[in-house]
Amino acid sequence: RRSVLGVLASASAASMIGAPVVARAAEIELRYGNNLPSTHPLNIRAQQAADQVRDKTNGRVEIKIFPNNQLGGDTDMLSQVRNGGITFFTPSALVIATLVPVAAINAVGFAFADYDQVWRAMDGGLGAHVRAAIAKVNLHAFEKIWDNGFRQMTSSSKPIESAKDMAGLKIRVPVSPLSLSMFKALDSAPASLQFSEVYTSLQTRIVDAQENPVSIIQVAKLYEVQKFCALTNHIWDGFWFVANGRAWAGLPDDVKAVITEALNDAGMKQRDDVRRLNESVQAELQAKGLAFNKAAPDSFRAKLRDAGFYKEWKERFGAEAWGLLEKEVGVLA
Ligand code: X2X
Repeated sequence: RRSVLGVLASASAASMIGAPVVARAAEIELRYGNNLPSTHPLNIRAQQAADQVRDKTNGRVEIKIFPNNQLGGDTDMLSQVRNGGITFFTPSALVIATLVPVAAINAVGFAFADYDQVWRAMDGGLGAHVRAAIAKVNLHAFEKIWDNGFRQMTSSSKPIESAKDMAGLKIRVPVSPLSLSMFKALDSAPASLQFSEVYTSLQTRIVDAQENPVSIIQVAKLYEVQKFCALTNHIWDGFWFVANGRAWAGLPDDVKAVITEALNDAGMKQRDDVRRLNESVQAELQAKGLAFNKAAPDSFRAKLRDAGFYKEWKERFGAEAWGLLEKEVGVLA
């Protein structure tokens, strides 16, 4: 019969000679899907947040990230986060607007002039208004919206210099009612496609143009299938970090507090990353052959106004939300 000490000695010996230590499966495993390449700051910072949650819960909680449309396109992931198939998703405000129409309000064409206006609105009354609307469809939106950036227009056959160049242009837009409305008002021929289909649709000339922040153009290698980039800043776009409402409510309060702190902190760092990237990446894209031109907003704004775009969306969003937007950006319509 081996003494107790003998058993302990052999156990410690086994651990010292590198016997495989089986990692204990986390007690709470949560899945997070998104539509961006793993190199985008959104995924870099989300992974850091997941690491922080694991460390602060001593391994109890693991957030597993599925980037780059691994779980399907935006439409698939939106239904998965609604039915609980995944716990977290980061839809663009444009995309979640298919479910929560008022969420598209930050994407009103040429509304924001700069980031000071954006964050005053999104971290203030307008953001709170949209988060309350998201809660009504049983999704929990974290307070700090993540940044996608100011969207620019790219094309393959000719540069976009002013609104007249939009006539008949076959341009891809995200699956979002406001995007379709805006680009129809500009007299172009918009096609709603999920982000997972953009590269091949440009490559096969199903569409000749698309619009995205330059950081997305970089990480998704859209410069390989586009020749021109008009710096229009026509929409500021953000990613709401949302959780399935039932799954979120079912988590222990201490776990919710750790996740909330980690995601909001990560979101603030991601905003800095995207802003720096959007300021620095143009030189890299030019070196890869993308030709840039500045496109003044005046002709585009006038076209939207004449087409009744601002009037229509003021009515669709309602006086309260529109007032919260105009409080930060001035009178739009
Ligand atoms: O689909 C897009 O264009 C993207 C990546 O910007 C969004 O998620 C809206």
